[in-house]
Amino acid sequence: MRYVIRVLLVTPEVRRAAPSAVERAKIELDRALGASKLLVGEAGASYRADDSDVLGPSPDVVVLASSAEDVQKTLAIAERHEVPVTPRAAGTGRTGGAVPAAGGIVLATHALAQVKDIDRVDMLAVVQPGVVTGALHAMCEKEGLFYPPDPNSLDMCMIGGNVAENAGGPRAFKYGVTREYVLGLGVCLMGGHALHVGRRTVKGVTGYDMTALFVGSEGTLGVFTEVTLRLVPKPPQIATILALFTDVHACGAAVTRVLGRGIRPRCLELLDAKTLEAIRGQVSIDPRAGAMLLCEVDGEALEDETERLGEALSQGEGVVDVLVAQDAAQRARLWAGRRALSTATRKLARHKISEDVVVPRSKISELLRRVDRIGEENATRHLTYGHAGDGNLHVNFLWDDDSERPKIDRSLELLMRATIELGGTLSGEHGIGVTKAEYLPLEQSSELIELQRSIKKVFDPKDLLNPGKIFPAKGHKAC
Ligand code: LAC
Ligand code: ZN
Repeated sequence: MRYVIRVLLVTPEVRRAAPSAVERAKIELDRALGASKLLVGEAGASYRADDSDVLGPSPDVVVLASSAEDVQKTLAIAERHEVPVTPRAAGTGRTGGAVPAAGGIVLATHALAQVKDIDRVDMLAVVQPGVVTGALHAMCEKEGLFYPPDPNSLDMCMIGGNVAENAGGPRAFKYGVTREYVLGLGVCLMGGHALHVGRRTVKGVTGYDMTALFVGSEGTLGVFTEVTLRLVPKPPQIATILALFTDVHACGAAVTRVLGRGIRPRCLELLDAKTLEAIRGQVSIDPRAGAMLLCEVDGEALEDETERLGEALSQGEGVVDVLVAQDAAQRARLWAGRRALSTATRKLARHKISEDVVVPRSKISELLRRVDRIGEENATRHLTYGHAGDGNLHVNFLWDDDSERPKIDRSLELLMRATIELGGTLSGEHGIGVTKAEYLPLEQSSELIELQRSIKKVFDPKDLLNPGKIFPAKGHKAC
């Protein structure tokens, strides 16, 4: 059983729909889609949450869309009656993006789950938003093709959500995040206007790059009904290397050595001592190890690259061991351990907040030092793991007693400030959502935030589509 304690979301700025408007919208939805596609009351209660620690109000109605037309009709009815809509695919997001901050309608797209085309010549896939990412991986790989983005929740998460959040994952180090693979989108705007943006070709510079604007827009600009994804050839071979260090600082120095020598593995995942403790039962790890790097290399010159990587990892202070996985079963065990981290570390305390900061790669060691200092000065507990190759670290704060929350908030803010000071950014892959909206002004100027709010108004003048996300409440302390 997962052990998650959620905080009730309070966003005074987010306007709820008038009860009479909700009732009228429900009657129209029932008429347009049929009662079998609607959930009301308790039946829709699980749609209050995603995989963050926030809980929204109960949605007034959940629409289980199964076609682009259902999406279109829902957005038309919602705008007519001014009822807010929160789009949702699998609901595995980490920042409250799929949490219905304003109640209203949750528009669930998980049943739009067709893979319409996998084209070996054009090297692309055309899919609906409810296709599970891991299932798409398997289908592409059967055809000798490869869809690189691999968010940790790949067995559950869906392409629609991955595009909305611009999801990453371990392989982003070599291959880039979801944005690099989205060629085109079928999008439905608030009010029910259907659009196609982008193209099926790899090259193309016609007009503004609207596709890029929709990717990572966190469900605030439109609802995806179709996604055209670029694919690459499936790498012929893979090697997995495990490097153990005495502590996280020796591990950080090894990352710098690898990058400094121009070696680009496809994954370079860091786990600190406390994270290792959480998975020791699952993966056998040398007791001397206080940090670990899980690295993966693919491509043609595999042996040569593996050797160079092994050398770079070993030739430094604090190296305990460098091992190469001997077979597919060993590889699978290591990755199962890595993928279980979020759940395993959740068991270490009653509460956990997982952050997603990114710093320039050259600043990883400095960030790790600063995080330790923040923990010492505020007497807060943390652990760190993540995509070290990208400088994208999941700093997790842990606490048991509710009275510790103010201290945790202070540490969180200091982490955000340190990240920005080091030239970094607040989110590498989870988005801003509701959980990080209050920190946005630390990174972006008020002019830039206002410009983005104006763009949002062009798409959704009444602020009905996923309200309360990304942008901080006016008058917030950081504004
Ligand atoms: C991971 C998620 C938290 O990398 O992004 O495990
Ligand atoms: Zn991650």
